[in-house]
Amino acid sequence: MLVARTRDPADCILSNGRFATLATAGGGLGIVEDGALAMRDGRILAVGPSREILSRFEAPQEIDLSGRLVTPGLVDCHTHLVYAGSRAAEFEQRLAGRSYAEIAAAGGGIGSTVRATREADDATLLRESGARLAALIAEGVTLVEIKSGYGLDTRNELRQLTIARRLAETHDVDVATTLLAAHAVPPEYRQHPDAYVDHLCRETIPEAASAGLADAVDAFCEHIAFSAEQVTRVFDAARAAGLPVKLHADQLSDSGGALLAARFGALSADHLEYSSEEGVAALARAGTVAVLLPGAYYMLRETRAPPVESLRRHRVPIAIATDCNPGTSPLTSPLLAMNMAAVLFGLTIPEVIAGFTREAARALGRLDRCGTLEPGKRCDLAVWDVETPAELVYRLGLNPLHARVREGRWLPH
Ligand code: DI6
Ligand code: FE
Repeated sequence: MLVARTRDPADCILSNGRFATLATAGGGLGIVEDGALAMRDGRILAVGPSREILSRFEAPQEIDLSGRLVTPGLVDCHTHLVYAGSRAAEFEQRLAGRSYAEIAAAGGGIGSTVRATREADDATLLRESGARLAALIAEGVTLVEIKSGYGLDTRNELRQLTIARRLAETHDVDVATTLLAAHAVPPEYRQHPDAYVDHLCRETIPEAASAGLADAVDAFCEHIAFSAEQVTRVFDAARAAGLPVKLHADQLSDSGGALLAARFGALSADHLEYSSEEGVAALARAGTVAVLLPGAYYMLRETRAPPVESLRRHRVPIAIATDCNPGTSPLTSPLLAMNMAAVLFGLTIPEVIAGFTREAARALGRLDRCGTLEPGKRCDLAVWDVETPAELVYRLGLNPLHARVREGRWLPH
């Protein structure tokens, strides 16, 4: 008697690909050669050798990947992409020798983008920010974090976050929002920075939280921005509002940022060029992700790279992001950020790719949902016209994206 072999139903099977699953606790990329992926209801059912997947599952649709590389959809876990205007004129001044801190002290820098953003109407903000978001998507991003920080009053901070949420509806991408009202002291409070911090704690943070507009709270801990003591108050208020925190830490000087982020169990501590060994050890104990931002390092012509060796030794997870912002990192290319992380910071190819997928998802507190190719996770993928992971990181200015897959939907590039 013939026994019918039944296979489990899937919606779609991607076959004949090379899958970087990132589903390894250790170093590698978890590559499955000649692999296939079965998906159903927008989730991953299984990834494995083609023969095994095709014998376990059947689907009305099968897509032959012709040997292409598949990674988890890219995750850009640190951007400031909602703003208006341009700082090209300041860039020109910096080329002529003025420093970022000098320009900021003279009312430029973050202050000039705050003016432009406050003056811009919603349609302008949506259009200008949407163009930057589209550039990220075109290089395989399926989840992006977007910070406020160019409103610096409650209404405009909430407006930036609202625009960020709107962008998730107008573009095929997931958006995680972060309230960064503690980015700079606004002109109204120039003489009274502590009063601004009070205002954030009493009004801006609770309002953003209760409106459901912020997924996290960030701050800029630096001599040109907020002290560790002021950030502590901001983080206490975030905690009271039930929001996780992250921190711009030790970018221009060792301000104790890594220690502070660790003390609050921050999701991530970002930049870290000047972090001490003690700070790195604290990040490790807290399980805080180090987010490295080579675009800002490059644009500011920094010479002090983040302490990669120490991060490795202490086993701190390392993510990489564009830091897309008008001042220090007008960068909308994840692939270029990856190349810079390898060339300028000495990260390996697996570190770089994990940094823009698994570790970036961890930095947003979403590793349970995305960031690796594992059964049960959302089927968010980037399909690349390259054969090896190194080719993704090696080229400057060529975009080999073939398609994205979002919640199981094939989105050709
Ligand atoms: N660190 C940065 O590099 C950006 N913000 C921050 O806290 C700079 C933002 C800007 O210059 O507009
Ligand atoms: Fe930043």
